[in-house]
Amino acid sequence: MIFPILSRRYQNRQRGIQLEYPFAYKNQGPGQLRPMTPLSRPTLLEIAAQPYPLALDPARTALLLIDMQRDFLEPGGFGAMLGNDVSLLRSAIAPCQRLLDVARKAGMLVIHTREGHRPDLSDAPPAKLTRGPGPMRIGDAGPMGRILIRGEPGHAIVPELMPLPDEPVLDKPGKGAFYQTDLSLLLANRGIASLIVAGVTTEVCVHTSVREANDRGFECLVVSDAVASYFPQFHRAALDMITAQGGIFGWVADATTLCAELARIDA
Ligand code: TIU
Repeated sequence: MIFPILSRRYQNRQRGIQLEYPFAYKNQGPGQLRPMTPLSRPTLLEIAAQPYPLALDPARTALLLIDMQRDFLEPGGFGAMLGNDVSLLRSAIAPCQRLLDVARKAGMLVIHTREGHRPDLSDAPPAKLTRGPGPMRIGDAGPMGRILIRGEPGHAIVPELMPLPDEPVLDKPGKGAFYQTDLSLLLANRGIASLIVAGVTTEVCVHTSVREANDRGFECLVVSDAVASYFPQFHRAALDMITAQGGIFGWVADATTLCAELARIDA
């Protein structure tokens, strides 16, 4: 039973107290607590973020990459079907690549999400299926296969950000990464308390996921140039909404600032 120890550690961190040796104790039976290997190096990173600096424990932080799929970033997919200029999202690819690189080198948990549906559309709400300005619908055949359908070429993560075999790829039917997925379980099993969030689009799937995560008690750091929107004004407003009111949903920092800190970690 390690949770009481972890939660005490978490409370201390909230109060700015840093433990020298954050051991987890394994319950070996009545009265027989035995220290295990340290859960992490006792290093807290201090990220220069808005609205104020954020202390991150890299051992308890995951990188969550939201929906960096061909369906949103390339012509002929779901984003284009909705009438958008998909080239506007491509600015997020290079910052996401830099984040992925430092997170992997630091040994952090990396989770990729994909929005999409079963081929028989049984997990797609009718209201979602009938919405949209054009003649094409979710499930219709496009140049990258059936639109927003799992297993089709358009559903794949863009090649620049290809997940490694040991990185969980989480399929979600909605905008939020927690809704009808096992994300909570994955994060709990790794003792994750903080999320670095990047991906698309800022005001839709990124925002929904950050709001869900915030309500579940996760500290969320959104990476301002590693998220993007089809609407620059929504992108800016969405970032402002996160940091307003003293960080009502979380924190915002740019990829250069964050990568410089994460690069200090030895895996
Ligand atoms: N339409 C739009 O801006 N976004 C989505 O539908 N999904 C995600 O944001 N991933």
